[in-house]
Amino acid sequence: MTNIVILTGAGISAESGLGTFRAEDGLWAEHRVEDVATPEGFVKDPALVHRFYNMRRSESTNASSNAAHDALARLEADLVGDVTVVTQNVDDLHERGGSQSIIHMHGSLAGSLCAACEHRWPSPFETAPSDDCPSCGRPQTRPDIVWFGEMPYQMDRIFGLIQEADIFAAIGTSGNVYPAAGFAHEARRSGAHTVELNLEPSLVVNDFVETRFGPATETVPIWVNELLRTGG
Ligand code: BJW
Repeated sequence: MTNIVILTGAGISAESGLGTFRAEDGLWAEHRVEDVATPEGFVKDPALVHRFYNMRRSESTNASSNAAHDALARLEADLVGDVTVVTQNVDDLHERGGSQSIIHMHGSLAGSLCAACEHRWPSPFETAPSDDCPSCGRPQTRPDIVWFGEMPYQMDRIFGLIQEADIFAAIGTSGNVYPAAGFAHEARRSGAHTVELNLEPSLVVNDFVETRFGPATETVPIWVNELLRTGG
């Protein structure tokens, strides 16, 4: 039995046509992070934030999973052991690639959240500040996304899985954002083999004992095939 925890970031969805955040032509080249990814930005201009996430939802709906998402689903299905994907991504490409065990630590474009009463419900395709909460009725709908200064979801469960992991992998994430950027350090301290698969070294590359650089659609299927051949 091998326990594998895989942290994914925007890089795994890049070859599906979804922009990363910090690339020169990335999402934050056109939108200030303070405006669209903080609770303060939402209070200041909720219409802008809804437009930003409506655009992201539309792009994500029109995208398809790629060979990297699909390979992780195959790993989960065929490995003798447990595979959990902890994703920072708010798209649903892991689900559409066929993975079953997924934790969306930064929330999901598929969800709406009431800023007044914290009720959650499936998001319609387009949302607006005037949308009423189906539970309390107040017009304080926001996307169910974890912004800066907010607590990412399921942290106790994630740290528990990391402590039990034999292998911890990070795919397509730059290591800029905590707590996710600290997972490799924690995994290594707990005795896991740590591996980074990325286009270029992340800010926390020194926390990984193994590195594989290249596009995720190439590196991930090769890595998965090796794990399935050796049993992890
Ligand atoms: C490819 C590729 C290809 C490209 N193939 N690879 C120290 C400890 C703890 C917390 C902090 C700390 N210091 C500061 C903090 C606070 C803060 C933080 O980290 N700030 C940093 C700027 C320093 N963190 C938080 O606020 C978090 N909450 C928190 O800490 O709670 C505790 C707390 C609460 C209250 C008070 C105090 C403490 C919340 C963070 C929420 C992040 N949310 C975002 C936006 C919302 C989601 C959305 O709109 O989609 O999530 S930020 C944004 O960055 C998004 C991403 O999930 C996240 C990570 O980005 P990612 O995925 O790494 O993308 P990029 O673009 O950075 O990198 C892409 C990578 O892919 C690159 O490496 C490329 O090379 C690679 N790549 N093509 C393979 N084809």
